[in-house]
Amino acid sequence: QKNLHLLSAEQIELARMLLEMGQSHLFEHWAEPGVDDEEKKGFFEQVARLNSSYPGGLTSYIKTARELLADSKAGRNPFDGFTPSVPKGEVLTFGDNDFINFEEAGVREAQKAAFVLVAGGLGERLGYNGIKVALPAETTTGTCFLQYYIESILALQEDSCRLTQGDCQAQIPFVIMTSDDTHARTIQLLESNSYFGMEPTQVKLLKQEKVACLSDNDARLAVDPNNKYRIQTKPHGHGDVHSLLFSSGLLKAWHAAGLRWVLFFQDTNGLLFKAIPAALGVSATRQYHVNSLAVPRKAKEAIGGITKLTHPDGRAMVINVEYNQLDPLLRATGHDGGDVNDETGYSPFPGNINQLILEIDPYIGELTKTRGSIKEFVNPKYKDASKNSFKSSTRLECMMQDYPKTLPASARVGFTVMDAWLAYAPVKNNPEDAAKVPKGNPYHSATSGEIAIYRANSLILREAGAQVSDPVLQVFNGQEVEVWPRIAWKPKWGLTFAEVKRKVSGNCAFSQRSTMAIKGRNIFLEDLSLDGALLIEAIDDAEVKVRGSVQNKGWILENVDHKDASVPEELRIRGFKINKIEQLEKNYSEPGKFCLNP
Ligand code: UGB
Repeated sequence: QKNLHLLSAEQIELARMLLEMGQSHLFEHWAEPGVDDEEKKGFFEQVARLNSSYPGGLTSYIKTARELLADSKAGRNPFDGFTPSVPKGEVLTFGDNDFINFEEAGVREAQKAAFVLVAGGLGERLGYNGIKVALPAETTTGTCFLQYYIESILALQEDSCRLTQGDCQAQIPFVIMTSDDTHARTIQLLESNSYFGMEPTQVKLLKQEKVACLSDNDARLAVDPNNKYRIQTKPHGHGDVHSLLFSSGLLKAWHAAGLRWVLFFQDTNGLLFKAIPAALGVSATRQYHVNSLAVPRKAKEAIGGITKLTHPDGRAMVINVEYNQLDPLLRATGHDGGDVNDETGYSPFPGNINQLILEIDPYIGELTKTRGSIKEFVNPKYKDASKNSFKSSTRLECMMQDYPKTLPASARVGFTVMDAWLAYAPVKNNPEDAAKVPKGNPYHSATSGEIAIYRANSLILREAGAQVSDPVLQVFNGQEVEVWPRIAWKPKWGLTFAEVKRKVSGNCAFSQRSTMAIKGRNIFLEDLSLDGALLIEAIDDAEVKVRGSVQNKGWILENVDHKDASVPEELRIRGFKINKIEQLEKNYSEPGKFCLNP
């Protein structure tokens, strides 16, 4: 009351709302008027921000929090009454005719797509000090994840326009969701690298705000321990991306511009774009409103399972069920063994890799109803079994893959399963945790993320008819991995299998100790035999044929210890560095036709 004269009419409204919502404790420790007045204004600025960035405002946040905290205290199961079953989806086999046809359909559709990268997370499990998109996906070329994503989108844009002979001025929109933890460093990475070749206007950053923390079961907002005039906040999760796309007006603009698809993806998957064209083709061909990319999943593996849930009252949905919930859900619904492998050796529930393709028309219709708010959850850590108090403050969270939870049963929700070697190799775990992963399960570390790129490229070249030597087993940072030849190429060289096949002919062979980096669109490998390191770069107007035998001492992987502080962190976390002993390096910077025949 005593501080009212400091406030604008709008701020008085916010104060009234807080009092009505049982938040008077936030003001209890406020100083007399005249003391800390600037801090008090700052408090209301923060409240206004928290209020406007949440669909339905703080009133809605507090009400939902009370309901979810009551459910959590009562131990209510979020899937109560639902029966799980295996949903219908598309299972693809890399390189067969269906795959090639889906890829072609996907490339055609790409010019009607927008891409959204969720990159607001700091990656606490990885323990890396920088932003994750700045990490090299592989160290042969040193391409970081953000560069790989941007170059892949640009390659898709160009391939799509060539295939359809369409409007080559059209740019595929690219949105990056950041947070206070990643925003400035993402801008800096883009600006210091000239946006990796993308027009700056093609990239839009949307920053997610944190949400208020809750200190008890009554959803009393937590006072920041470092400043008594602030509410403590924490990240709300990647589900924020839907409300941000809606409130920013981007979705409407895309819809008006005739776009048909939005593709969502995570920050560190160096294989993703090998799977995107075919998956987009599946969306278009099967007319899926929602298409989740998935990989075969071992029972009890630590990724969610895509599951159909049916309720006797008519509700039904195809949704990701997190791995810790799938086993109890199956047991509670008559599957005595719980989450177990079937005769294929895998769980019948495909593993969610959190790459989603949504059709814009039904998506915008749904968001107009929900304003992009996603079913949330709360995960309080209670002090004791009475569940009356928390060890530390909690908050509501939401996940982008929970979007289908509010859709009607008639919505066309499907999934596309691809081989994990082709589609999924995220960098999430630090070396110590990765070394503890049970043998046979994926490490999801910087080591395995890089090695997976070489393996995928080697397997793709094999499928295209090249001879690629078998890998050798090596141990880096306590993780045993298959080391294939270190083959890397720019997305514009071969984003689809058809494109790779077009560029590899005759008898090409790669020894295990080889390294090859292709940086150019029109480089054709014909009867190339490589035993060493070969680096070729060419402008788009240079057509280069590579023939004959290349042999040199090459590049070798040398172990480094993840605790060795003399080695840069981005190398240390993978457990190896490349010793570049000898290579053949060619750069074609003039237009024309060339033949490299050493
Ligand atoms: N992210 C944000 O942009 N904002 C946030 O507030 C939080 C994260 P994590 P997570 O692929 O194996 C997901 O931390 O959430 C971004 C799926 O939920 O890497 O533990 C962040 O920058 C899970 O079902 O993963 O698990 C990153 O790009 C499973 O599929 C992305 O969100 C799992 O990924 C994911 O954040 C998986």
